[in-house]
Formats: sequence, C-alpha cells, structure tokens
Amino acid sequence: MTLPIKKNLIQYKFGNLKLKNSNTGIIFFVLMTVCGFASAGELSVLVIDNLGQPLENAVVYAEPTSKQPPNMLATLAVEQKGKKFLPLISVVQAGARVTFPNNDTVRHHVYSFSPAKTFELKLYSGVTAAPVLFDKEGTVVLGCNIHDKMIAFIQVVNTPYFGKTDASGKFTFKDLPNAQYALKIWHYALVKENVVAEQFLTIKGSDKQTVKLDINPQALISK
Ligand SMILES: [Cu+2]
Repeated sequence: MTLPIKKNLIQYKFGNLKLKNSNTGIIFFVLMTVCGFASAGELSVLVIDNLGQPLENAVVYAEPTSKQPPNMLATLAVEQKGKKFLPLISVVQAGARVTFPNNDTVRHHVYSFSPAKTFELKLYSGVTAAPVLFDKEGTVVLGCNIHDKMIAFIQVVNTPYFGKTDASGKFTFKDLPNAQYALKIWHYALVKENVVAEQFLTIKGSDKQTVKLDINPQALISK
C-alpha cells in the first residue's frame, strides 16, 4: 500500500501546506440514527470532499460541552515498518501514552516539533524504553531524522469519544451518552495543524437528525 503522502505534506510539517485547488473543501454530513438506549445515541458521520469523494482517515471526535468527559486512556502504538509509520493517523485522548516500536532492521530517529508535543527518540531499534506522554490537545506531526519521507500524525483530543473515517468516509459512534457536544473533524491533508471543523449538536437517545457543515479550508488556514 502506498501512503497518500506528497511533497507538500513534508512542507506541512512546518505549517506551510499549500492547497493545490482553492476550491477544495470538505463537507461533513452528520446522520444521527435511532438507538436502543435511552441514555445514549448512535451518531454516524460521513466526511466527503466537495467533489463528493469520501475522505478516509478523517479524525472525528465529540467533546461534551457541559461536563468533563470520562478518562478512558489507552496506550497506543505507532509502529515503524517498511520505513513507514503505521498507522498514518492516530487519535488519543489527552493524557494517553504512545509507544513507537521499530519493527524494521534499520534504526529510526523519531521526532516532532509540534507545539502539542515536542520530543525526539534518538536512533533506536526495537521498542523504546518508555512510552511518550501526550497530555496537550492538538496535532502532533511525526517525522524521522533518517528517512525524510516518513510522516505520521497523532491528533490529541480532550474526549474519549473519537474515531477515524473508513474508506467510505464513515465513522459511527456506537453509543454516545446523552449530552450536548462539539463535534469536531480534522483531516491531515486539508487543514492546518490544530485547526478543526466544528459543529454543535445534542444527543438524545431517540433523536433523529441530520446536519450538514460546509468547510472552507482557505478560511481555516488564514485563521
Ligand atoms: Cu527512519
């Protein structure tokens, strides 16, 4: 599998992503479906671009607006294999720890200059000694000092309710507790670091609603 990384994404590491097409946009369709639980709802999110193509690997997350979300921290791994990071996109709740196992025969030197987490793991093989703590919300762009083409992203979010869209541009929250949320969507290729699209919505167990959000990445980038 070839990762959808082009040269402009290397530039992106330094915050200089240039859009090829100023009309490029993302449209988010949010479809809330009936669910069996009274205290939770099922929320399906479809992310497509303005040409109607599904966007895979969009990070979708729902932050409760009126109460602190529960802490459901998990330790995650971002592997290096075949001189690539796997997965390309990860999402973790702030406070989570991430390991960076090197499953290549060559050594890697993983680093990030991102404000959300600046760190480096100097040349190593196998598993690094200690997992890295990601405690600040934002986008962390990963690189390797040895292999310039290696790139990956960790989106750090302040909620345990998150996921990534699949090849059909879809992600479904199976049972989202009843509350008001800021639904946020981030995609590595279209928006600048730390910038996300946002839509407020309320989850009630038996509700059914459809909302649509149009995003203009140009406006987001100039923010
Ligand atoms: Cu490397």
